[in-house]
Amino acid sequence: MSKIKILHTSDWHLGKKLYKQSRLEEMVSYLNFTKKMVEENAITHLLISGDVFDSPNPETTAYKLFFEFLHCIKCDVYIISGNHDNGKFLEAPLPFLKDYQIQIIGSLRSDPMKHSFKLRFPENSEKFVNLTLLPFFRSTELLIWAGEQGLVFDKTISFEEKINLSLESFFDHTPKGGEYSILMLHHLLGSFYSEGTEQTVQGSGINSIDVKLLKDHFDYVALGHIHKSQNARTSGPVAFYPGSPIPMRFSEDSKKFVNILEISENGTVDIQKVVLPIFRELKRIKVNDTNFQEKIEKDFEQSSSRVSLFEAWYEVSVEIARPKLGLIDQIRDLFSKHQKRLLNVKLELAAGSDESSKTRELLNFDSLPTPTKLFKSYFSEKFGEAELSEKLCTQFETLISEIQDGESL
Ligand SMILES: [Mn+2]
Repeated sequence: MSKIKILHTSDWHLGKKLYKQSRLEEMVSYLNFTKKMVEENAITHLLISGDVFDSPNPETTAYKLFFEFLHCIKCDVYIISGNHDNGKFLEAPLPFLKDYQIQIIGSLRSDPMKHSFKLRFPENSEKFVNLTLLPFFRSTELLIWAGEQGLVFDKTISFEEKINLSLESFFDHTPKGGEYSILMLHHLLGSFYSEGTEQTVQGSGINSIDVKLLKDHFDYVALGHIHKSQNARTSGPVAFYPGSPIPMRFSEDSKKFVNILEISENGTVDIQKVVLPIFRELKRIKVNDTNFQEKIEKDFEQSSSRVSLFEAWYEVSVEIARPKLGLIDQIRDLFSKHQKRLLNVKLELAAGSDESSKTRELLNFDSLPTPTKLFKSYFSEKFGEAELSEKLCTQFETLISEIQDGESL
């Protein structure tokens, strides 16, 4: 019985820098590792769930690295765009790439059937895995797509309902069948755990896709978007964020994963979470202005035995009671004495210190009015009796959602 073996990865962010330092060296190592992994595990298909590049105009070295990888990878490749990618730019070379069994969907197609592909089993071409590629989309793009499909919404329904009805229509019109069904997606799905500055503001709910829209259509959702590797769902359907293959920020855990799915002709699947090597550790050391030397040197001692390909990069977070002259220089000197690489020093005022005890009220985000509510009260203050039309309100919500889409991860 033949098998389809899928490697699922995402969020490469090629071209991303950390405090002006290039990460391409680490990404070259990761891509070489991936090539090896594909060959050693007889992977048949590679899925890349968006944010291939860190910016819509990637630097040429990042772009070159991407094509060198695609040229020598020994399996079929399926890619969707993420919110960091320029989708149209990403899929522009498609006429050439198709010949190499590489498919890229960077924008919504007017024919929903064109989002899906049949991955045939090597020894039984009657049987297949159904793969649907849904690239990152902004809410307005989805509504325009829905309009092209002839979808007409009742005036009374909410913005969120319009989004859900559009997605429902999309999933209803994608091909069915196959022994197993996979959706690639670069959005938030249901609940998730995010780290550091990855958190997004949840507004009108369109940042996150409702799981109930997917559950009758798919067995596995190949997610991208969140950098921390995690199972978003363990059943109905299974959904996984592999996360970025290298930590993009000091707030991210250095331990990274990818998923391998081994699918049999009878539709049974074995999903294996594979831990990636740490190519370079990003370390954050928390100290205060009295113990910093001892703590930093202790970390150097402990980490000297650990092996990773490239030397660790550090961020030191110092808690201080009051501003102290020359402290940052002392920390920098300590790092250069030990030939270690310090990228950033963060100073934080200790709680109860002179500066921080000046009472600052904490904001309770839950009690803040929604943007729509604020807009309505602004409108009535400015125009008094005049009534805010439904159309203007919808336009405002569209605008807000576009801004939120752009802000996420
Ligand atoms: Mn993203």
